[in-house]
Parts: sequence; structure tokens; C-alpha cells
Amino acid sequence: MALVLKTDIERGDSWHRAFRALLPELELRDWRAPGAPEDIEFALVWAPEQGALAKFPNLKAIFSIGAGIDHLASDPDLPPGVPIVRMVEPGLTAGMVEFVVMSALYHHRFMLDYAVQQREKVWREIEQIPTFRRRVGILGLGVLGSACAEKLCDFGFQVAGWSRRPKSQVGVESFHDADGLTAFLKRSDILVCLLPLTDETEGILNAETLGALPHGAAFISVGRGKHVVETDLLSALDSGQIGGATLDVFREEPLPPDSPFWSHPRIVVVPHIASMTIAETAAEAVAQNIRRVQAGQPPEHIVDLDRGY
Ligand code: NDP
Ligand code: OXD
Repeated sequence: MALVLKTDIERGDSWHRAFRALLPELELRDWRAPGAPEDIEFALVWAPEQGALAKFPNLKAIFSIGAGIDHLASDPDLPPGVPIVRMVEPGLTAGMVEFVVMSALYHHRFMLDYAVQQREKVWREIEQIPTFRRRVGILGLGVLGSACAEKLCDFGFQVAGWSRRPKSQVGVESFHDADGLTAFLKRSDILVCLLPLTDETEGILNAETLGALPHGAAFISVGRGKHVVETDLLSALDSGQIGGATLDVFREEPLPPDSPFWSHPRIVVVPHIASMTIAETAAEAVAQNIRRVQAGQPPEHIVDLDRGY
């Protein structure tokens, strides 16, 4: 039983160690030298070249190394009938919860303003707002969004989420569908985007939707860069409609050196690190799914390619 792995060289060793412990019978093959294509039954990949997966005739499942599968869905030559499985694993979820909570607290506690004051040697208190008066809105109440919502509730924030279908998560107000979007935005002082990138969600954060937020709202962008119309975001920041933003994902990555985001005083830029798949915990999730497939069951967390996530 062989799995072809496409990851960066630095992380390859952790995957090898984890799979050796969990599934010693699984042979890991390197993407650059996979050997006979017909041996390969599983692929665990991030951003494979278009058409490359179709060269393995006996694939039983394709595992995305990340939660997002846009790097796979954009391949017009995916092997037909082979399930694509998104990454759901506790390490990735924990990392996202840390990042979103940290960023929400950063904006909630006016840290952008204090950074400016520090540069200008200004000693001035800004009146604190209690969390119970701050409304956080999460676009995308899936695996990651709902985990972030739960932790933000623990801090006492008023939390709401927007999803395709209605949700019933304790303490989280549910808005759904296109009809619920404007009402959701209007009540979100801190907006977090944790949507998948699909035809429906591309460009969802634009002049109209950013304009529906309360004046001075903060924006935390951790879904995908293409959710955001970047020029509209810059205009909203410059007018004060958006008071501050933390941007982890961008239309072009790495962010080009001439991007105005780098030096904007109201933006925190980080290089797509909000969360990362942790090989030790993720291998467990992949191994369980491989066992399911070997037992004739479908893997868990299969992507619906028609829906796009
Ligand atoms: P899930 O599939 O679990 O959740 C997606 C959520 O988005 C669901 O609540 C879904 O609604 C909602 N949704 C999708 N399309 C629409 C739509 N058209 N209208 C309204 N709601 C919609 O995904 P995850 O939580 O696992 O991951 C979310 C995304 O986070 C990934 O796709 C990836 O892009 C990004 N990500 C970013 C990382 C980073 O480091 N920056 C790391 C990991 C992930 P419903 O529940 O009703 O189906
Ligand atoms: C992911 C990511 O989708 O890291 O997991 O962006």
C-alpha cells in the first residue's frame, strides 16, 4: 500500500515519522520520484501541478494537506470518481482558534492604536470596552469557524456566525444564506472570514459588504485572499469605515513587495500562518481514513466538488 506525499522538504520527515508509528505497512513515496504510478493508492498533497494526480490510475482517495481544497478544485483534470478529502485535524483547529482569538483581542483592546502611540511616545488611555458589548461575526461556521466561536464566547464576546445552512451552536447567533448576510454584517464590530474559496464566496468582501459593517469595524482575514476585493478594503481602511485589519491571506502570495498592505498603518500583515496542519495529529486523521477505505467504507470529510467545499 503506497501513498504519494507532496509537501515541503522540511515537513516531510515529520510525516514519515508519524506514519511509521501509525501505519507501518504504508509506504510513503516522494512526489518527485513516486516510482510506478500504478502502485499509488493514496495521495496526500498541497498544491499539486494541474493534471499530475490523473497520472496515478489506482488512486482510492486524495487527501488535502490543508482544510482548504481550492488548490485541488482548480485542477481541470482531477481523476474522476476519486474522493477528495479535506483536512480536519485537531492541530489545525487549535492553531486557528489561537490566531483568531489573539487577533480579535488585539483589535478589541485597541493594540493598533497603542502601537501608534508608542511610536509617538504618547501616554494616553483609550476607554476599554467590555467583551459583552463587542460583537464578533464569523463568516463560515464550519469546523474552524465554530471552534473559534466557542472560544470567543468563553471570553464573553457576543458571537454570531454566517453559514449556508442555519446552525444551532450554544451562545452563537446564527445567520444564513444570502438573505441573512446584511443583518449579520450590520451587527459585527469584529469580522472574521473563515469561508472556503468557491465561486460563490470569491470577492464576497467588497465595497458593499464592508460598507454594511458598523463604522470602524475590525476585519480579520484568514480564509483566502480571493474573498477580498483588495482595492475596496484599502478604500474602506482609508475612509475609516474599517478601523483596522489583520490579513493572513492574499490574492497573491507571497505578498509582493510593492503591495500597499505592507506599510499601511492600520493593517497587520502575516504570511499565511494563521494555522498549519500538524503532521503528528494530522497523520492520525489520514490513517483513520485510510483504514476506512481499506475496510470498504467511504473516508470522512469528503469534499462536494459541485458545492466547492
Ligand atoms: P468547513 O467546510 O468546515 O466550513 C465552511 C463554512 O463556510 C461552513 O459553515 C459553510 O456553511 C460556510 N459556507 C461555505 N460556502 C458558503 C456560502 N456560499 N454562503 C454561506 N456560508 C458558506 O471549512 P473549515 O472551517 O475547515 O475551513 C474554512 C476555510 O479556512 C478553508 O476552506 C480555508 O480556506 C481556510 N483556512 C485558512 C487557514 C490559514 O492558515 N489561513 C488554515 C486553514 C483553513 P455550511 O456549514 O452551511 O455548509
Ligand atoms: C489550509 C491552509 O487550508 O493552511 O489548511 O490555508
